Amino acid sequence: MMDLWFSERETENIKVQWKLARTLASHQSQYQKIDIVEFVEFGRGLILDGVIQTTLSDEFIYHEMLAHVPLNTHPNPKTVLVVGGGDGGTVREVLKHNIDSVDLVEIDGDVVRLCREFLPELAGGLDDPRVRVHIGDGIEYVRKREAAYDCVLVDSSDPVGPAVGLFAREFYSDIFRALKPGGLMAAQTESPLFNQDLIRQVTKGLRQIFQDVRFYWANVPTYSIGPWSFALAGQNIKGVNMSVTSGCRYYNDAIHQGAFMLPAYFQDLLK
Ligand code: SPM
Repeated sequence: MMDLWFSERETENIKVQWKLARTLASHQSQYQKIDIVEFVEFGRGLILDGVIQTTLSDEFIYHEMLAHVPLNTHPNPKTVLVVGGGDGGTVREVLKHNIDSVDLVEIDGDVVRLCREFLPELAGGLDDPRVRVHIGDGIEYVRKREAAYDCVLVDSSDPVGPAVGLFAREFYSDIFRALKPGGLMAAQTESPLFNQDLIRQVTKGLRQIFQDVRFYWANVPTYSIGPWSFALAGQNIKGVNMSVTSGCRYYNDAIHQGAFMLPAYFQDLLK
């Protein structure tokens, strides 16, 4: 029998080949092609328009860092919004905190439906009574909210197509309005090696809105091309306020501190 390979384009000049065990679902939604596959080395994974979003082997690194860094920095997060993240991995991590509610706004209902069916390790938390799932445009959703959230987490795909607006200054301004006083936002901000223009743009946009903007990073091997970055923004960011680490496989207090130690080339990007 022939081996099955999935080829992912990392940059114009790099492709990475992943050996597939099988394809579990393949569906063209109103917005994108959704594939859920099982990789031989990385386990099940979600692919959107040919780009791997997450795999069971290391999704915990990405989702723990996107959720616990802001939620453990905020003194008492009770209301949380996740924009994107229809696979449910970020919501699962948010639920480890003593929160009252978490809203998830995901543009593509088919992503949520297929992840519920094939990736329950991520999507299982979406049935928690504290979770409200909204299918719709995250940008419009945030525009209509005012002083509603302690933390807003942007769990986007790469900045192409509809996700471009999730890296824009206007969106950050709307998030600022949607946050309660003392609120914090965090967002995935791509590779500091291969998306440097984007990180410069994000830095400029965030600094026009928030007093305190910091970046942190982790290695997420699924993203293939090195370190992965996140932004944390607020008005007066403290260090770790709380310490919810129970059930975490990557995040702990030392990782929280260390993740903000940036290599020189990354610091230079932020000047
Ligand atoms: N909840 C998971 C959402 C993932 N968001 C980030 C996806 C980034 C995918 N692009 C990686 C590019 C390098 N292969």
